[in-house]
Amino acid sequence: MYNIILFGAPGSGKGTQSAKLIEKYGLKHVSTGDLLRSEISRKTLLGAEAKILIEQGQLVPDHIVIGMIESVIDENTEVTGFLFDGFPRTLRQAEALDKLLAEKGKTISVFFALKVSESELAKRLLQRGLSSGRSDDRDEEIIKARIEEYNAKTSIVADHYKKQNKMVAIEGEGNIEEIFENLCHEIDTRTKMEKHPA
Ligand code: B4P
Repeated sequence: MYNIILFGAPGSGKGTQSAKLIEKYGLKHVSTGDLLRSEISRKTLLGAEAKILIEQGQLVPDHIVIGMIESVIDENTEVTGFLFDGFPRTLRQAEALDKLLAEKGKTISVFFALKVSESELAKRLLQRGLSSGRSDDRDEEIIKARIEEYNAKTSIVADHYKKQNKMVAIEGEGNIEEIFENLCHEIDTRTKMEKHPA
């Protein structure tokens, strides 16, 4: 089982690259952003709570997202691997994910950190806001709050996986296809090494 975390600031390309990676490798895509937006569109209680926070550019409480991830892992025992997109976003979420996988005898194989400058992030999100219908992409103040939230609570997650020797930094600015090729190269090299250790 090959389990990937695709990590980065809002607008760094997680969703964009995830779509390409799941198509190529047949992994189960787990996007907490998508799961939360689905709760919002179905007008559930959880969605109502998440909507207020997302529209302010804040993170949704850990217990909510951890609960969602737990269900997905429990319901998908036969998959070749998971691609976690936008999760974990706090240290508590990272520790919970490690524990949930360990209980099933699994682990995170690689943690990809997409590196993109703040000015480029804001530019991309505002651009997406023109067509996505996402209210959190339309307002510069909300985008600023999301990036601040990332710097305050999320960026430390990279250190957690760096300590486990799983962190691989990937340049996230430039051509989408080239970034995808770099990710694929890292995955292919690692899976080959696992199959044929030196
Ligand atoms: P997410 O849905 O995870 O949204 P995101 O971070 O904005 O998107 P992403 O990074 O995937 O976007 P992409 O770059 O692909 O989260 C939304 C909200 O949900 C959060 O703010 C939070 O409130 C909540 N939430 C989600 N997960 C949570 C968790 N675990 N805990 C607590 N709260 C949580 O796309 C951006 C744009 O850039 C696109 O238009 C794309 O076309 C463009 N783009 C991508 N790559 C490009 C490139 N190389 N060059 C130019 N443009 C590019």
